[in-house]
Amino acid sequence: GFRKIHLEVAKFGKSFQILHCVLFPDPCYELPIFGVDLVISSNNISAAIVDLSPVWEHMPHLLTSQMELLNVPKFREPRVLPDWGHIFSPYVCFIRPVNSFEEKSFLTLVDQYLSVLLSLVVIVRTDENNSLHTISRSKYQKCYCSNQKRNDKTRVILSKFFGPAWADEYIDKILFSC
Ligand code: BLA
Repeated sequence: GFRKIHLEVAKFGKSFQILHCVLFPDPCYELPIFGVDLVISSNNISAAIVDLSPVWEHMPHLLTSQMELLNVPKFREPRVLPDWGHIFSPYVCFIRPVNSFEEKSFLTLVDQYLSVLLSLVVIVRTDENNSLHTISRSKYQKCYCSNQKRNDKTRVILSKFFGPAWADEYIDKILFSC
């Protein structure tokens, strides 16, 4: 049910690491986009985000009901999403974990999001290539990708290490190609 699965650990110098993972569904399948980003500098996670992002106006009931049942811990430092963050679902978790307990809790939460996704994958409805549902989900994926490309923090760090032309191409053609 996926058109692209990207799992990357990026290491910049000695103290900066990023775990980036996105599962982009094949738009014929009624599945959300799974995304995780963990940004680590000097051994501390500064940003941890996980979501099952929407590719529809009305979230399928099966997904909403499962998301409502998730056991989401109270993290001490929630972070505010940037403008382009409207692509994420109401269930997005964006935090800075303050200690190793919170780091572990965040990873457990990521597991829960993946379990929800897996439960959908086994019963997912599919539509034809040219169906209006498929076309609409495809548009939402394009919107997700074009908004992710607005994340200047990704561009800045990649440019610093690999130069701006390489960074732009990597973001456009590898990270968020659509
Ligand atoms: C933030 N992303 C960041 C930050 C950096 C990167 C340096 C700033 C960290 C901070 O504010 O503490 C860099 N992220 C990268 C790089 C890659 C990467 C270089 O994935 C890839 C090699 N970003 C994603 C995905 C999501 C995402 C899939 O790639 C969400 C599922 C989210 N990253 C995201 C958000 C921010 C962020 C929301 C905060 C942006 C802000 O505060 O302006």
